[in-house]
Amino acid sequence: MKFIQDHSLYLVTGEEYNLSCSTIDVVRQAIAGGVDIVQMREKGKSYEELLDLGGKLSALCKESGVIFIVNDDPYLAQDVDADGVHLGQEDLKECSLEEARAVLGEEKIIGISTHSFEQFDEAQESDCDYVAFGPIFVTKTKDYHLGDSEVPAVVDAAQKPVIFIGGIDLGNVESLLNQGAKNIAVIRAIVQAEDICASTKLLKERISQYGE
Ligand code: TZP
Ligand code: MG
Repeated sequence: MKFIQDHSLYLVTGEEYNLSCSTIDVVRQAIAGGVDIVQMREKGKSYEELLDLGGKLSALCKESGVIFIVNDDPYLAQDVDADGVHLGQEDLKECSLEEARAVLGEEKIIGISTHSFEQFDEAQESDCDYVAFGPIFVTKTKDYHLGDSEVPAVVDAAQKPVIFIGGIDLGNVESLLNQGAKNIAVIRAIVQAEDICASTKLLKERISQYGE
């Protein structure tokens, strides 16, 4: 079983945000830069396309010792032999945590998205392995953001790894780390970086500095 360790950098993929290269190329460069966790979040693709891309990303992450998570669907996660699944609040209405756990078993990782302190608290009392909290700053996938005022309270209450997400980049990551955030997830700060490997490395270095 793989565990999410604190001081992790978590890349969420999204081909629609890529500037010039494919998701496979983005992930390859992010791995070279030291990313710890990769989530395949590809909204426009068919199940067959997701199986194909997911199989490739799963193999790539495995050979590099990087944790590979599939968004939305525990059955797809199982089919591509991912390390786990990430479920949003809407996904949980279609597939309960109990069902996801039954599909994946105790050895796999289940993460849950939360968008308020109440949801965060409920999620961390559940059988999930990590909790994502956000969007903290302005982002493209949601039409609202929470701001960072609850970050210290979330950090204080955390009993499981918490991943902060939403509009985080090299310019604002330290403001979150200074408030106790340990794990950071990004899409654009990596996939739209001029030099994906170098930006991943810089983000990872900032996060790691707070773990020393
Ligand atoms: N969930 C909350 S914010 C977000 C997701 C999937 C997107 C984060 O993307 P970016 O580009 O890092 O703001
Ligand atoms: Mg989802």
